[in-house]
Amino acid sequence: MPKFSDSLLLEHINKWLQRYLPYLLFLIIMTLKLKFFHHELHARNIDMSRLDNVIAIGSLMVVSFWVLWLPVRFRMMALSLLNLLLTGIIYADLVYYRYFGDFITVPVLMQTGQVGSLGDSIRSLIYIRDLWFFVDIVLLALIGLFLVVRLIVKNRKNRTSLYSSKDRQVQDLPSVRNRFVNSVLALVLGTVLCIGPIQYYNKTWATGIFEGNWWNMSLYNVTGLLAFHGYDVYRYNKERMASQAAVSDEELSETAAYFTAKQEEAKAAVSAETFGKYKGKNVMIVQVEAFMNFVIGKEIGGEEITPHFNRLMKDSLYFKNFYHQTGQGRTSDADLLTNISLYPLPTGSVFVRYPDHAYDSLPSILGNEGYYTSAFHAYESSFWNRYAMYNNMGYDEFINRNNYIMDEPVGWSLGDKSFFKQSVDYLTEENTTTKKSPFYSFMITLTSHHPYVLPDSLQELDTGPLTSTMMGDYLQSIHYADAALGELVERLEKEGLWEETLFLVYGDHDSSIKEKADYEAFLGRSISDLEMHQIMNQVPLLLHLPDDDKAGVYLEPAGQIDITPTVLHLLGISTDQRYLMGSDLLNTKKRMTVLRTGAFAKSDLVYIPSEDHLFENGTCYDTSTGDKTDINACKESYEKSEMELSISDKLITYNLINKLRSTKP
Ligand code: GP9
Ligand code: MN
Repeated sequence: MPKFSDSLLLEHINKWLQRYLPYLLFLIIMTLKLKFFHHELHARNIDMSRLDNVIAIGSLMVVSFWVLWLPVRFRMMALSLLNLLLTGIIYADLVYYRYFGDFITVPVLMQTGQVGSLGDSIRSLIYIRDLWFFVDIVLLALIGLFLVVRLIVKNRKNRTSLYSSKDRQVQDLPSVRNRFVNSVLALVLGTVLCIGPIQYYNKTWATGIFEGNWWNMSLYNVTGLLAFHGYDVYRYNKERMASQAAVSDEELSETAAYFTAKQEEAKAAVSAETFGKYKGKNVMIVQVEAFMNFVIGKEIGGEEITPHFNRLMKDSLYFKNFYHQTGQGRTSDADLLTNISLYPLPTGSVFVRYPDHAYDSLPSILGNEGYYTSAFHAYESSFWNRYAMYNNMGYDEFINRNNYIMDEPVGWSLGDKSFFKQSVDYLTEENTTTKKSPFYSFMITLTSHHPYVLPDSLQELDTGPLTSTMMGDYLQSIHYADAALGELVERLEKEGLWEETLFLVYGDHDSSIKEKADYEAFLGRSISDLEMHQIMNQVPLLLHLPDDDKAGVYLEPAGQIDITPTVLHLLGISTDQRYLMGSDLLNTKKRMTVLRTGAFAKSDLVYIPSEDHLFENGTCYDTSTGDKTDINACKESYEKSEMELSISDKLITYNLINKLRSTKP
């Protein structure tokens, strides 16, 4: 027989278990579900941190701490409901992920049609083994039923209420104050367990992940699912508050006046001989990863780095002083500039921050003109939030990693050669060519992505003394990308599409190789600060017209923002009702190309801002001599360039396009 003190101890344990066991079981079961969820994602390169269980338990405590404040008899019910709700969220995320490679975020819920587009596919996204997510709920329901029946029977026998006052005394023993203290402790402990490791990662291997915000999956890799959703709600509200801030009448009329002037320019351009010269032709734009201008026409050890691009230049327009204007949104910024003709924001990526705002985009404008529009990129569709943004931009479809056969695995994904081959196979598939004609195809390559290391079998360039340096690897991967480009053009010629298509190629941004010495080693001479600025900011732009017309080297500065207006001009689609900030490159002379950094380039002047961004501390160059000149020579253009950037920022952040359109006289 147990001694008196033993029985007291047992009673204590019994009481403690009665009060807290359901909560502990809840934490364990939900952590297991989150682990099962992660396993079911089969996400490439997302390994989760070693402290993922700690973060999971912490975030579960943060969402469930309040349960401990409830009287014991309500806890079971609250925990069951919370379990049901969280399981629903986890499972909805899993099904959504199986289709989109992303989680359900607030902007996705707000975007009409996004979740609904799962449509008929939903059945194929649900597997029998998913029942594991719900086993505990079924068991709980059975236990609950059993308990209720037992109580009813007992009640009938004893003719007492469901909870006798004695029962209640035992179950409700912790005072309101104790329960409150317990729940606060759970909240504090949960917060520490959740935020602590995340903060630590943010300071070590995951630095900048919340600022860069390039991919929900890489955030999830750090935060786990529940904290990711918490962050997503915070992020959404922050952006919404920013975008709902009042725009003054003055700002609005300044913006309206800017676009009225732009639209007047567009009206005048309609009479140019180039307007509509290629009406109805297909359009193909190729955005090449990290393709910089300094390699064009250059050799190493007597071998051309970009022989195919160099050959194409003979029949095409080559813009020698063409700038990437990207910011922190890198590839997605280049895409925005090219297809939406607005500047990227000073921080983050517009694709991630405002995928639901209104834009005049090249695919949507061409779609309205009867074009079949597709984006091609052999990587995860959710990277840079592309699938959500592309849906808003009006693409008919987005051919992404899931649509390609990985028959040439290189670096992050598929090699450019196979990427182009499979993309054109798709474009020219029988039975569908009529549906896809005329087409607009936007292709984003990936092989020449940092850190540029190619497998030996693809290294065809002898980089001599640069071998095994990052610069050598970079040249090697650009040489490969150029060869892929050559194959693409050859294939288009073979398919009879070359003469039917406006063809553009450009680089998205620099290579992130920032050391001046690396470029000096390659060029074999010392370079000035101005030259270095041009090397880091210039990417090549090549425009091939179907009849080889207007071939030549164009020196006037230009930028990615000018691509959409140029294409629309050549197709004869007026932009006089559109909100585009670029200029048609065939008719505008004396352009000013503004970079996101605040630098700008004109044919006679280049301005490079200082670190502190005070105008006077920047440098103004006279391009005819390459020397520094009086800062005041850049003053007027500087003010104009600042105004351009601020108008673009307002248009995007405050979602002004529809407002401006509706208030237009
Ligand atoms: C991935 C690719 C790379 O889809 O666009 O993006 P980046 O790192 O160059 O911005
Ligand atoms: Mn890129």
